[in-house]
Amino acid sequence: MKFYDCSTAPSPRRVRIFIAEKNIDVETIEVNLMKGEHLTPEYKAKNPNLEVPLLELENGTTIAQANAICRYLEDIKPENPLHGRDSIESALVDGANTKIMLDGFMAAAEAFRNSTPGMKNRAMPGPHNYSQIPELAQRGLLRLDNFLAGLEIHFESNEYMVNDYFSVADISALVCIDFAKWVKKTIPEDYENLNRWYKTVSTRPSCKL
Ligand SMILES: N[C@@H](CCC(=O)N[C@@H](CS)C(=O)NCC(=O)O)C(=O)O
Repeated sequence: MKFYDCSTAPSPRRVRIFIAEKNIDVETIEVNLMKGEHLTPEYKAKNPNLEVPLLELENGTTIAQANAICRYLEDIKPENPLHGRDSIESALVDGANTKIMLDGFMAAAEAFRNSTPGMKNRAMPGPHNYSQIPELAQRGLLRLDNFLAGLEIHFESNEYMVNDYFSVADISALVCIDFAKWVKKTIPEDYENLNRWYKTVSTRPSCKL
């Protein structure tokens, strides 16, 4: 298997941490987004969405989308489950993960991509060019404030995103919080519960990747 990664980008980091947690052997290929290596005809043939992460299997199948890649990896290596230990937990993890992506990750992406000068015509990833909408950047920042406030409330009475164990939802939340720093949004100091969780998960060896 080949994992198309970009060491500086948040979406492939979710997969990188997942791979490390599961201790799966994959060949990693670095795709330098800054140099536009994802826009080449060779990469487009593998992923018409022009995004990382991407997983290429031995039989040539290519799997795009971080969530789909993590699901596949969980299926081929179920030990140390990260998508839930039973059906109910699996549904709870899926729900939490989706919410993080919609409320946190998309908000950070909105804020970053609509305000960064180098992304003037690249306000969305993918094959189409979209111009920036400054109001979306402002709304993204506001949504991030609410996202962090919601997590602080969640961790008042929860050890992890779901139940008492580290799941793929914790990976997504951690990566999202680190992504938010790109637009200068950090966890407020007085958010004791969120800071406690963040410290716990970010000291895992996988999360240092
Ligand atoms: N929904 C996709 C999002 C992937 C994505 O946004 N990747 C970014 C890097 S974090 C990318 O490839 N950007 C290329 C670009 O900006 O042109 C996933 O979860 O895999």
